[in-house]
Amino acid sequence: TSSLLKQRMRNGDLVYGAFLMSTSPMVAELMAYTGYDFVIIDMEHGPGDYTTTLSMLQAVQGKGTSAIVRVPSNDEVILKKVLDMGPDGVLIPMVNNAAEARSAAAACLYPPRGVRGVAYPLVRASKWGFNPDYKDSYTKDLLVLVQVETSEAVAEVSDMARVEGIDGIFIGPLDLSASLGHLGDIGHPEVLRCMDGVKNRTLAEGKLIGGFAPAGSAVEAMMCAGDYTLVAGAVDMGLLRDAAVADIARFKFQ
Ligand code: 3PY
Repeated sequence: TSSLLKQRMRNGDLVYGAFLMSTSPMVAELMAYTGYDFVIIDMEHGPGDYTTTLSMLQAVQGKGTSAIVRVPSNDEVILKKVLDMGPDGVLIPMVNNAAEARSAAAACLYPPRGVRGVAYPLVRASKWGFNPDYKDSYTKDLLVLVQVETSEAVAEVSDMARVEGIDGIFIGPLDLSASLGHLGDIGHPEVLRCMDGVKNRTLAEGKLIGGFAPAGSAVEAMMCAGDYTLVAGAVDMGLLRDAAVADIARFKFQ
């Protein structure tokens, strides 16, 4: 459950999960059964929309697995709609400085701390009003992560991590490699050096650090070496692609 994921991270446990880009509630349900600690339902890349995201949340959380939604952009209207659907956390891409981090945090908080629109008596997040504690306890249960994936954000990460309401920083190595002029080369020494700096400066502010670690990469080795508390290492479509390629290879020899 949500508080469990945030609590486990706060205790320093490494939690491991996968991105879901398929937009399929059935795939989401299958992935929840496999034993991932969490999934990230992706609305940034791929065709996922509010309706597919809602169905996937129901499928995943119905199995007791935590579900984070990656919104398509740092936008208070999008965050309001997604938060009302009751994810265990939100992942906000392309946040580049403290002002943008403050805006992300404010979008996740009701007044007076923030600007989130109020409909909690009648949304999924409060169990349709059957969770009377929702308005007092929603921040305890909700994980708010912002992505550092540009050179600007690398330079600003201490100020971003310090923002109240931001629980942690999530490194996007693919976009970071592009921003540093090494498109797609996530093992480039400059990318790894920047990632290490982001990790250290985030931890120095007492915040959580996570990121995307494709299997077998130098990024994966770095994230498994310690300090990271949240790693997403797989993508549903990638797992299917790789399994299909391996399957075909069994019978095609020429
Ligand atoms: C990146 O690597 O840029 C990501 O955002 C992870 O999906």
